[in-house]
Amino acid sequence: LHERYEEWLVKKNKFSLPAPVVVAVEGNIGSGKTTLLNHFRQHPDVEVLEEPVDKWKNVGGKNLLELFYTDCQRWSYLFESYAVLSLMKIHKKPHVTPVKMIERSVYSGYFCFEHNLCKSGMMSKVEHSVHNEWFNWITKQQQPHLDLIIYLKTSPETCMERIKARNRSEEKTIPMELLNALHERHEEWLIQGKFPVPAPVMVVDGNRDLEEMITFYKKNDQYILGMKQ
Ligand code: TTP
Ligand code: MG
Repeated sequence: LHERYEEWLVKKNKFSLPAPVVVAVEGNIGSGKTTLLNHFRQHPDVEVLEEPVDKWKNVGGKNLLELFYTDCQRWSYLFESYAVLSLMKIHKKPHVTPVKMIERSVYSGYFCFEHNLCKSGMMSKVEHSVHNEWFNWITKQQQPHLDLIIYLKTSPETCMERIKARNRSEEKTIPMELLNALHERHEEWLIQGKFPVPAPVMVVDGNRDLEEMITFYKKNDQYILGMKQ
């Protein structure tokens, strides 16, 4: 274990400090999750675990992300099932610091992406039924715990600009409709309470430019790390 973490555990027991914290960063594709995580990566009490996009690009030598965007109907079930597996591994990774920050969670994979694929007819009813059983079972068995959700609420137009600027080759075909739809799914889940929300939600305006976002993160780091309410 990380030395600081051990030190912190001793202090925690002595002064009954709160248990280690897991913070998930949620928001649309291109909403700024990685930028937020990169900022907190330097914090000594934080371990940042990014979404396994690189793993999705190389599954036994195949680029599953590319397959998914090339023929969504054919590959969406496999992609979502692999997303559950790789995100669950991140949830279950033992703490090495007082705060573990993760990009997305198994919940947004399901309540936002999976539901959107069903709604748009990209996943069949029977695929959804199997995925639903799989998701319910694994979340009940493994209890992927979150203490706080940071919701980066960014307009779909801004997300599109950022996706274009970063130029991930697999994402070249992402249409505005997909970003609008995923924005709706995040709002339904995190604001309107259409699906279970596993932790308190802090909504952060993600539309500001990089410098302003960093200033905001510096000013509010104790809240974002779940150390203050
Ligand atoms: P995001 O999880 O939105 O990550 P990002 O790095 O694009 O976001 P940010 O710019 O805010 O850091 O999506 C990564 C890619 O994976 C994206 O192309 C969408 C896709 N994806 C799915 O198709 N289904 C899923 O269930 C998940 C979790 C991602
Ligand atoms: Mg990212």
